[in-house]
Amino acid sequence: MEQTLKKPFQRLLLAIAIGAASLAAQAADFKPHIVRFGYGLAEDSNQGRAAKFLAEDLAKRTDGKFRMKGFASAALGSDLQMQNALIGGAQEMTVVSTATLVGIVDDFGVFDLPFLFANEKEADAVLDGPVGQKLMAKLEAKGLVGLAYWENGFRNLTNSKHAIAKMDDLKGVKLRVMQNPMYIDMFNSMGANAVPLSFSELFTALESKTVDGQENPVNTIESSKFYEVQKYLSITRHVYSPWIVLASKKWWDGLGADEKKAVMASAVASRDFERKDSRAEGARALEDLKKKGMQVTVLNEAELDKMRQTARPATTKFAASGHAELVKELDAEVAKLRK
Ligand code: TK8
Repeated sequence: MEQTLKKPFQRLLLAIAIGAASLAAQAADFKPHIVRFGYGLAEDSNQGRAAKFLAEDLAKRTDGKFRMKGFASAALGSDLQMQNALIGGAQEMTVVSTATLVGIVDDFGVFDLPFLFANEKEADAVLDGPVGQKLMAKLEAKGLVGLAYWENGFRNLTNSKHAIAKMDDLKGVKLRVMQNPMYIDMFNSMGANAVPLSFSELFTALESKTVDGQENPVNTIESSKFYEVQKYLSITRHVYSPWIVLASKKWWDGLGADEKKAVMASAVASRDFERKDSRAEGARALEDLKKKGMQVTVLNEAELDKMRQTARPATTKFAASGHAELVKELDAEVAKLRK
């Protein structure tokens, strides 16, 4: 550098620039933290890739002070167990399906309304907009801090009994659903026998034929190897399922302002990464499921409409249980987006 910058004035400018840069770096105050980040899917999944991104991004933003360790495949527990661990302060962070949060903030059930969103764009706008943010804010009083919504995705049906091409084919099918009343009502109303179970127990339940089927986005069906124990896939897209990145409020409250800002910024960056990755991966996952031998049925509009009508009382019931305003607000937002 001495050689390339001959003139003293240029040297002075450079010195000032370097000084200012290192001052900015020093200004942010990061203490060493170990962050346990638990999640339910395999390491080799959209969830696992985003967890890795999050860990790397957070390390970059905090000069390596925040060391996030990912725990895949529910190694730290199911969605519900991890939520409780965060509330108790025994775990720092997690990502779970919003559907599994309804025991803590029942308003989250609004995202489980059948056939609510037509596409990912609508989901992003609502989740990142006032409704999504308002619901996140409600978590704080319960000991959780909502940071960002990731995409789980549009859910589809699989089972080991027979192809499901119409709603009536669901009759008598023992279908694992998330621990959430909307899902139980929805599938029971369609004739299935809904069995609530945590995701961490699902593969074994399918393998042992304790249940016949389940419903999840194609990415998850592939990364969880459900094709090994499920023959039939039906494309229904009955619910758009969000994931939510959560922090323990007990842990969060002990962070400094710069630290909170960095964690939040990394969560948002991971959201953008995860959505892009999940969407790119979806089409490939479907092709792979076919290659792995799954028989794929796409439900036609008439049958989807039948499902929509049949599931309607579940929506009415949710609205009637103290959520009428929220459902109205959400419907209005979606209507605005469709204009
Ligand atoms: C992973 C779950 C999963 C969800 C489910 O922990 O339970 O079916 O779709 O993504 O949250």
